[in-house]
Amino acid sequence: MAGRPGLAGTMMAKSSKKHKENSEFKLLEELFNIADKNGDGRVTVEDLFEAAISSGLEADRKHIEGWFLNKDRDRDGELTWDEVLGIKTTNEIAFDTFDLNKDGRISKKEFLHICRNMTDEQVDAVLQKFGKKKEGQMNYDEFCQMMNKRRKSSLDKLSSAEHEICPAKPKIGESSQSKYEVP
Ligand SMILES: [Ca+2]
Ligand SMILES: [Ca+2]
Ligand SMILES: [Ca+2]
Repeated sequence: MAGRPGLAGTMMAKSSKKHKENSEFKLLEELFNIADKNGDGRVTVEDLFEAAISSGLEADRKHIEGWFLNKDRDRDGELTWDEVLGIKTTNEIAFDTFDLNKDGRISKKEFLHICRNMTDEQVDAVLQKFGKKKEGQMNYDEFCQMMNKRRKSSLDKLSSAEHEICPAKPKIGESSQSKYEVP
């Protein structure tokens, strides 16, 4: 097969050869920059797909979507270059800080422990609103929904309970000192 490799192959490939990895990585970086038309450092799955097509790559939509979902770790429907690199997102770092017993869910107790300025009732309201899967708890996806909603809406629009949530700047834990952690 001559010419440039297929996009899906490029993205999914686990080549053992370093130079091949490098060239695939460069191609991915190039593609990301093309996809980021408005230059805000974020691309949607649609941006990526269009960029692949316009670059003449074999673009398998399903593969791109699968790869995208896997990489979109903060679940906001957009990919940053940091996410492509696998650098922990703010949501992941915040979730780790909340999830004290590391069971993959945030309980009311854990919520209250981190957000000491919130009342019992406020935490209940937040858990009820976002934690639908398991009553009184919040899983990672639900936590992301809450965080992403906070980020998107203006503070004025938020209910008083949400307004009080303090996840982006946790008070405890060494890991919260640095914004990014390379795994
Ligand atoms: Ca963009
Ligand atoms: Ca994202
Ligand atoms: Ca937990």
